[in-house]
Amino acid sequence: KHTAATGASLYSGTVGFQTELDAGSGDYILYDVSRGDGIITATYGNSNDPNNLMLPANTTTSWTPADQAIDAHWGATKVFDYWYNVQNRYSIDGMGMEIISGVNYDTLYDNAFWNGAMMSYGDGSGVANGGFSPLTSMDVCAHEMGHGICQYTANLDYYAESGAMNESLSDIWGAVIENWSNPHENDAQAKETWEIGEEIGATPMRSMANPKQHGQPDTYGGANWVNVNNCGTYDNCGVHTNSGIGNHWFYLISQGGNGINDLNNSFFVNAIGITKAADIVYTAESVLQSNAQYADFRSMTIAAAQYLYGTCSPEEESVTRAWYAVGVGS
Ligand code: ASN
Ligand code: ZN
Repeated sequence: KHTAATGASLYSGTVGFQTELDAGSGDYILYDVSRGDGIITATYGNSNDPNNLMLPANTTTSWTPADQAIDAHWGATKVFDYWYNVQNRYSIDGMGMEIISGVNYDTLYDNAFWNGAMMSYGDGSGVANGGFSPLTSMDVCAHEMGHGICQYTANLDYYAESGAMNESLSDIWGAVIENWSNPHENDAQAKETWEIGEEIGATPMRSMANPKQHGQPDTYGGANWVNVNNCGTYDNCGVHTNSGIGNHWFYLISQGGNGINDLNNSFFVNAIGITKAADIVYTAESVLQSNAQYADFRSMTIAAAQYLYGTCSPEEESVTRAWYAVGVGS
């Protein structure tokens, strides 16, 4: 039986979600049958084998103490709702596919990932040990599900420049959905939107506002850029580094900015806001090819801005100026 519940999360306080009363055990499980083909959240019990996934159970509809399974379950709900209510997309594949999350992946595991079919989240090795706390913050959940969205849309090859764009799209959806689930675009917490993983580590993993702060480039071919013509296999040829270009472009169209980039070009970009920026990105992501490069991302987002807001619209101008700011196109 389908029942509303509340639970203590690690990062978002007490949250509401849907559970199912398991007739066999008489316990509630983290299974929401009200969205698409369902949202289900399981635990690996610190194994790394999907065959060991078990369903956490609770005797009441009030889940305590705080647990990462609640973050992952609620996070999947919010991500589903964003795509369905805002972008009119029915789950990750667009056809309502079940969303499966597994927490407590392996031991001391400082990462989370989409494996092509489901999400897995590590517990982290602990902030005190220089690692992370459990990797179930809202932006990480939306990032990992963003890889699922990409798989069913542009399906960008996870290597070199197309891979960096794949990573950037995941960070963009992480920021957009974190902001949508708890809007603070224009208040004192605004910087949190533009930091990735600020809840789980001593320092964020990446900053979309200032990519260089965490070793990423903010200019194509500039400082920190990984040369995609001579880069080998480490991090699939810099996918988590060169994503800084797309990330900073998205930050600039959303929030605006001006300065001088690493190519010594001065730029000025007017803000269009995160909502319009997200619509432009999803329109472009829906039509990009698997082997696309940043130059293609540029043309497709300009075309998307023209389609959504008109030729020579302020939105198109900001998109073009922001690509110039990050060193892509003129
Ligand atoms: N957390 C990483 C990511 O989603 C794991 C990976 O797939 N490389 O980018
Ligand atoms: Zn990623």
